[in-house]
Amino acid sequence: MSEIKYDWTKDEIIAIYRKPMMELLYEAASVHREYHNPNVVQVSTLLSIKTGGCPEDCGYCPQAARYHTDIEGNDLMTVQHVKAQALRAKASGSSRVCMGAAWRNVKDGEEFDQVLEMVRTINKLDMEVCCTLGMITENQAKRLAEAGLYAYNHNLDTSEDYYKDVISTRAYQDRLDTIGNVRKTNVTVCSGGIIGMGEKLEDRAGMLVALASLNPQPESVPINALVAVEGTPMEDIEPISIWEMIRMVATTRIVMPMTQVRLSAGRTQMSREGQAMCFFAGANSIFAGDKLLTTPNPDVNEDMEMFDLLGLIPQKPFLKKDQPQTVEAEDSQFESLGEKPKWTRPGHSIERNETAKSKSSVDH
Ligand code: SAM
Ligand code: DTB
Ligand code: SF4
Repeated sequence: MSEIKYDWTKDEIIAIYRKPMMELLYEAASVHREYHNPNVVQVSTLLSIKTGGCPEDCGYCPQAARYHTDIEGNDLMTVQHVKAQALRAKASGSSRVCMGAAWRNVKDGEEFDQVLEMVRTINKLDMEVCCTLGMITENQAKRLAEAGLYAYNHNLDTSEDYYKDVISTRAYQDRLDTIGNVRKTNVTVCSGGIIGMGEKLEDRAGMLVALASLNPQPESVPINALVAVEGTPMEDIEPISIWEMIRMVATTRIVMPMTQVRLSAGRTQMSREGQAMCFFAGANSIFAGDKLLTTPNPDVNEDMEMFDLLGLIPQKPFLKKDQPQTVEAEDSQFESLGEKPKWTRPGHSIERNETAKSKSSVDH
């Protein structure tokens, strides 16, 4: 196997992205075969355990309270509800459950304790457990690890440059620090981003440089196509073409050969042929279930039909890394520190975010 390269430059990545399509596909598919079985695709089910009402201003996100989109917010789910949903996901072929919360960061206290119990419960069902809860401290990462968390998702979303045009309430460095905190445990890192937010090719390449230079590189990299939701600052952005998704997946595969590249949000807009090209180009994971966090996703039966058609096999849990041990709450080595970390609030003004915010207060 060729060696992993951590010092990719933006120019090198742009040159790969721009290769003639047939060469790009051939190269990506060759790298893919070196490191992975091309017929195996991981199936992960998303579960929004706390929806809406988020204080952040992420320009793409329907869950930001300030934009008043049509989504129905709710309180933190019960452990029993989560268990029932995880069992359903397992029965339909998923090996991983990813629990998402519309939080800026994790706060120590009852709600976090409840999330830890969810992690223990799902790990005991012999499924990989992933959480995406916003920024976390080292102590919080260690407590999640001890409960049996397999992966933590925290996206860089785009390049550091373009990030400033998307979000004003948090800083890129805080995202990197959270990933660093996860790396202090044996929890695997899932970090990727979104394309089609009006960014340049340089920004896509910049994001890949940031991800590929992490050592070790993230074990999983979700590539989302923007789902433009009414009421958000990005509501009017036109969807990207499938060719951009294929190029992005192929480039990600080449620069991060070991990672699981996840074909994430935006699959409802993609044909089966388009998705097949993404799998050929190195995508080896999808989110299944008719809902992502708040927006639609293809029906799981249709996905399984697509798998049959393409001869794809769902990946078994813990194929890449052993199942973590769950330590019960009463045996925990770590205390809740009641920390109040000062994550950064840059607070600069982003015109389209401000416009969307003022529009929503007029409309509602
Ligand atoms: N609140 C936590 C955070 O932001 O880290 C976790 C949940 S957040 C919804 C997880 C990820 O979903 C974001 O980082 C972003 O990449 C993705 N996402 C959110 N809205 C999206 C949209 N409209 N289209 C595509 N991806 C989206
Ligand atoms: C990721 O990169 N994509 C998922 C997951 N990680 C948490 C979320 C996609 C959300 C799409 C918009 C929504 O459904 O609210
Ligand atoms: Fe909140 Fe996460 Fe949405 Fe940003 S992406 S508004 S932090 S839920």
